[in-house]
Amino acid sequence: LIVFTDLDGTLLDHFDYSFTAASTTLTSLKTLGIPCIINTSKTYSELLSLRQELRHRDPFIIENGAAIYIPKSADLILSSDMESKGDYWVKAFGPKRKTLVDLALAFAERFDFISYSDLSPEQLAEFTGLDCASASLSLRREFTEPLIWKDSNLALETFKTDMAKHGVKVQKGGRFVHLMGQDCDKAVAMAWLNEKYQEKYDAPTKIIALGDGENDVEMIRHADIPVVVRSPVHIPPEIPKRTDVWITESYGPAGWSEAIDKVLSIEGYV
Ligand code: 2M8
Ligand code: MG
Ligand code: MG
Repeated sequence: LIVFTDLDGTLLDHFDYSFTAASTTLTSLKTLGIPCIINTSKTYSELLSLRQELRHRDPFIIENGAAIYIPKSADLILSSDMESKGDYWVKAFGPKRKTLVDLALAFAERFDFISYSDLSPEQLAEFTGLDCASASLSLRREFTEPLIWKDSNLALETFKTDMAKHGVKVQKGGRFVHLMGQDCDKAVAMAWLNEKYQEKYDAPTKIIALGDGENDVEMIRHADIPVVVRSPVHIPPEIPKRTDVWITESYGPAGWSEAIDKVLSIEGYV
């Protein structure tokens, strides 16, 4: 079993970003040696800090599938498309952020939005409920540019079409829409990393994927056990072509634990 999980609204509470309701289950996964891969919109800098709080040791995927960070200690089989960065091997899927910021700027007259690069840590903290230090870490982006969308939904569809012509995908998150390379997706990064685990174990793996938002749909759709974690602020996203999706009773981290505890019991781990 391998767990792939979103953070905001899934393992972390939508409003206060706490994971207390998931602590016991997180410890169970660690004790059982089941990898728990974080697959998030957040940045490498945010993850460095969060992983300390979570005591997280497994690989993680940042900025909506744009890159995978694998701790050198993880003992996965290496490939030539990975780059060394400090204690990690990194596999990147997307263009650098600068391209996206420039592109957003070129469309700023035609659509009503605020680009992340125009926000101060204070403004971002105010908008997201993050504390100022965390907001600064979130501003240190490598591969994606989040926007506060202030225009209509119809305008967003037009904007998506325009971006696609530039090889850029517009992905809806919990509070923002994210500009990113067309080939970046949480599902693509998940598949790549899963292969590494299959090589390591020399056996097929069983994936449980958990998320709450639009940006998690493909990841959830491609999992063996697809889990939508209920959100206190929006209806559960549709997972196309799947009739076996679990939707948790509880919200956020409590729902996360509810689903994983159930799987551990069904699979005979506890
Ligand atoms: C952003 O990500 C969430 C993910 O659902 C969103 O789109 O609302 C990211 O910019 C991330 O870096 C940040 O920590 C988060 C804070 O709410 O927002
Ligand atoms: Mg989320
Ligand atoms: Mg997310």
